[in-house]
Amino acid sequence: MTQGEIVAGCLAPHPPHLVYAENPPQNEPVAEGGWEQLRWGYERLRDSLKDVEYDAIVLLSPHWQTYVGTHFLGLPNFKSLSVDPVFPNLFRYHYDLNIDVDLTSKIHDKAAEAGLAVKMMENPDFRVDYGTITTGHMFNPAWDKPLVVISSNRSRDYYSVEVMQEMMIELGKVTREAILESGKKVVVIASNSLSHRHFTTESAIPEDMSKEHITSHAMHLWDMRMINYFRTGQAQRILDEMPEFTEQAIAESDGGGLSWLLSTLDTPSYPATLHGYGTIIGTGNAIVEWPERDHKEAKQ
Ligand code: 2X7
Ligand code: FE2
Repeated sequence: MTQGEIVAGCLAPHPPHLVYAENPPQNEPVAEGGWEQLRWGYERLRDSLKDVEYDAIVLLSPHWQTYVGTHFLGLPNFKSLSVDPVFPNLFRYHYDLNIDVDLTSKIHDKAAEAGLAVKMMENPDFRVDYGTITTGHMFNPAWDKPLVVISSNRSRDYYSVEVMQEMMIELGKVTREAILESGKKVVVIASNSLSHRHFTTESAIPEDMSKEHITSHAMHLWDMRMINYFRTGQAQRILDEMPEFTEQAIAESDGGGLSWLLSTLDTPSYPATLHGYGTIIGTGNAIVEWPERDHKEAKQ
């Protein structure tokens, strides 16, 4: 069997505002646009991958929160209505998504062998979280690729960023090994914002862009620092500074997605492409691609 491959790694955040502003038929609320900088960023990401062949998307969402280990969507299809608990006025999305159960099982089994606590989610009535749905939609609105969906083990809440990161680095390694052994071509995605301090009130028109800005200068500085590391191939520094970043920027990296992603990419030292950056209700969001397919030789 030919060796599998990670063709790209992406940071692809999931504020439901992005889907709201796009007005797809699956979402009930209707918007007058908004957050264009980020939506154009997603356009550039989709464009960058439009001629790249791949079989599946492997995604970790911080809004599927599990407290005993890491869980995986484990049935071939999930179909229901996903409602954002904080923004039900913006996101009521009718989803119908397919899972690559074979690849999911391979990652699950390898993680179990490595001693991580894992579980397949096989309840057909399980409601998929809005982080998975928003990133899934913005990355691939046609929903024509199967997904592997990984939960966010909240080890940061029970222990610390350091413990969370150690576990996510191990999960990233086994994810990579399982993908290479599977013979499949895959895109890996961490679905999270960077700085994550929200405004506490919403403007009368949510898509009124005259009200949108980062919550504080400190949050801006952290976001720019991380983006600089992305663009200059300094993944190891991101991992080294993860505890300070996660705590001081209240960053959504607390869910482990970013640490897991960098580990699946073997801690890349090549520059990533920044496709877009923008704020959503005060949080910082970057759309970033590591074009792993162009750096295969160096990895073998
Ligand atoms: O989940 C989110 C988020 N991460 C950032 C901003 C706004 C809403 O939802
Ligand atoms: Fe979020």
